Amino acid sequence: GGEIGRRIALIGAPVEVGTSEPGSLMGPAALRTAGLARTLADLGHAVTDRGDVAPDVPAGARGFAAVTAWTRALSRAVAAALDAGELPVALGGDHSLSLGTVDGVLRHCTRNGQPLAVLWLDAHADFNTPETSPSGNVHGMPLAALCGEPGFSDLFAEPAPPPLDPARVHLFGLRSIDAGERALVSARRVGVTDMRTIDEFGVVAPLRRVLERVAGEGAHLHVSLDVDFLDPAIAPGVGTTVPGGATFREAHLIMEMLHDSGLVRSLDVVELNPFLDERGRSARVLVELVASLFGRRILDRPTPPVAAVPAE
Ligand code: 4U7
Ligand code: MN
Ligand code: MN
Ligand code: MN
Repeated sequence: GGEIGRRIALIGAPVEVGTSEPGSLMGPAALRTAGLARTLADLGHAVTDRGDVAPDVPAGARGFAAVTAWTRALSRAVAAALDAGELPVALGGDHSLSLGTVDGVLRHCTRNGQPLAVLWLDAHADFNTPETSPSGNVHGMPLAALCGEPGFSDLFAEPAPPPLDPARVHLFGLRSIDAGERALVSARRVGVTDMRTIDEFGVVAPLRRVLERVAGEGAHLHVSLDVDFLDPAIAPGVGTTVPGGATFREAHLIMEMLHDSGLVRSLDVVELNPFLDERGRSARVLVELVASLFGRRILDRPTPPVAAVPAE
């Protein structure tokens, strides 16, 4: 209570050209069916559902030809929402859609002279290039392209913004990485909190460190939430499950911390594959998590600033 609601723009991105597993095309519809707009409105936000972005994808195009059309259309939609003072939430769709959303955020931030920080909640690093990718699937490559690695010519509209600074990208929940992208992630000094770190220290200390840095730099924080960040036991509706993911409680706490930070300015919810889901479970979990990110809480009282039991 007492909080100012945000203006949230839901942007459907029914993309599956970046993956070899069909079904994520239905992701936006499932998130709508699970009540995302209503849930956010009930929290006091002004929610506009902009419907699905519908780029002119050349007939029968797959891979980069199709991804390029999506990238440009999503970039425009996201930049327009930010320029209008809205908080864009992209509903995916496979993770190649973040090429467009993050490019749109980069353009907005570049115009405003604001640094951009990206929190990538994902089992994977998504830092392959066409050279290193074992699968050729573009959803495993968006961060490499956004960070300016070679091999992605003509993907972004000209004039392209300066690339994303890899040192301001933080991979959180990492537990599956290919040899080529591992080398790149290290060489480019991408921030990483892998599952080993989470097992040892929990999610709170590593995330606080990330958020303190973002706050200190006055950066725009973009969050990209891949369903496979979550353990498959709570979110089976995804094409690339990896065991040992975040529990519901860990993910929920992350969302509450993100809300309390007040730093999140744009969000992707990606890789939901309703064809692989069980009776809408994963879609419902995602709506719960997004609700927590946008301010749902148990008591109307802020989280204590230090990890201590609050006094009575
Ligand atoms: B996702 C993979 F090889 N790394 O590049 C690849 F393991 O957006 C998986 O995180 C990528 O779901 C997963 O194909 C992409 C593979
Ligand atoms: Mn702004
Ligand atoms: Mn991903
Ligand atoms: Mn993933």
